[in-house]
Amino acid sequence: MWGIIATWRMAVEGITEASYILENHGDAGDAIETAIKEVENFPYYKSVGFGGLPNEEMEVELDAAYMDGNTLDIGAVAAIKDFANPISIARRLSKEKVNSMLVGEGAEKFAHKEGFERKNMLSDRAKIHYKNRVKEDCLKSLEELEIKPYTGHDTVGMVCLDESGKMTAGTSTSGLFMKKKGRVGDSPISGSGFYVDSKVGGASATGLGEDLMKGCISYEIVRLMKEGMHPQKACDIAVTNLDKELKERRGKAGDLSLIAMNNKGEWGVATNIEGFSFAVATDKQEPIVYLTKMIDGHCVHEVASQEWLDNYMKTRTAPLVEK
Ligand code: SD4
Repeated sequence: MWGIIATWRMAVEGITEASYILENHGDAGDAIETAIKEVENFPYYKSVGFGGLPNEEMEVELDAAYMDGNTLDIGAVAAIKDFANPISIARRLSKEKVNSMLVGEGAEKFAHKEGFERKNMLSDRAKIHYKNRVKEDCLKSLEELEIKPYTGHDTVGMVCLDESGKMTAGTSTSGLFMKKKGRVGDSPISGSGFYVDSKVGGASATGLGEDLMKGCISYEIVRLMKEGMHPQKACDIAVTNLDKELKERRGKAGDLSLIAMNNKGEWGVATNIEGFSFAVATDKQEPIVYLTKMIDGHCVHEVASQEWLDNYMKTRTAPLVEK
């Protein structure tokens, strides 16, 4: 038995690659790294790796993490610039007993010393998005300028189970478009952006990092699964509770979308937004993209239609003009 679940439609090519590894008795670490690299390398995704949207100084600062659910090893990088595959650097760091989470210049120094591929991660398309946004923002009031992480800005988060029963979790993101230099979201933070324990299962998040971190929500889902809860129920409860707490105390909640898988390959998803997409592959099913829908306050999901999938790629690759 094996399985892999990931946030957003953009992960489906990656999890397809991972499924070849997993069906050939491969390792959950290799599978998840391969899957996330695939997303990092695809230039048309605006929120992960090359092509990711820049911070307010027009620099692409990337966050990534890797966790091994057998050993509980964690490696992470945050606000790293000019390296092609942050997930691989995070995985390499997970082998370190100390200094396993590095930020900025320190992370870059480590990556350089270890021979990771250097690359300017600011694509021409990302530059155009930046320039257009600067122009738009000049015309907006402060109220309208509130951070909206979902304007095409999606973190890839994955949980993977291999045939040996080993589980891994991984994340990679360019964070929020127009973030402050040095801003770090939930994605490289253990318990918030990801968590995995092969004895139980794992979870990973996408959405507004500042709010996801308020609930340590990935850990919370694993904790609920450890109490015997199915991943779907654990996701539903954790997302509903955090959304409610945030609204009660702060008047509103940012976007929260979570995926989870347990060590039996069962999975679950919950979100407080409309139209969250995710992808799953297991030994029993080919890679499939799903979309969520809210029905009577419950998050349900359905297989994405061919029309939706075609339109997705069309909009991602559509020509972009400077305004
Ligand atoms: C962050 N959670 O840096 C990420 C961004 C994201 O959809 O997932 N956007 O806060």
